[in-house]
Amino acid sequence: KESRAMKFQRQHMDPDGPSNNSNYCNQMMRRRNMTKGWCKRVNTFVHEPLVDVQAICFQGNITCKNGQPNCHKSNSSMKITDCHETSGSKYPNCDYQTSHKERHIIVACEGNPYVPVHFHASV
Ligand code: T3P
Repeated sequence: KESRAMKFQRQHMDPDGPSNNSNYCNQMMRRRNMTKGWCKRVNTFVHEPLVDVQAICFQGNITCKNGQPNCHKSNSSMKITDCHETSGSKYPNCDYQTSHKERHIIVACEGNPYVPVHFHASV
């Protein structure tokens, strides 16, 4: 079974990206299995080395929106791409708007080793 840490990597890690085209999200959301059964509404890909994203678990500790204590905000801004489902998107033809940004990101971490398991927000 896929661990929560592996699921985070599948859904949110693309260190070598982004290929600079407006179809990025349409291709990647499908390739990473987020358009099976339903279209995931919002998803962010991070274009930084995995070790740099894992290191966020030992950076600024903050409370998550749900009250859990295990959220962490990156010290540096990171290259990310936000994928937002468009209003015209209809499963199984999931359609996304692609927005490349540089933001600090907030992830939730769990386990031993203590690693990212959930993408919380970008700020
Ligand atoms: P996951 O917990 O699998 O990482 O909040 C619901 C999902 O939306 C959550 O999935 C993370 C994702 N999300 C992003 O990927 N980027 C965002 O900026 C926000 C707000 C949510």
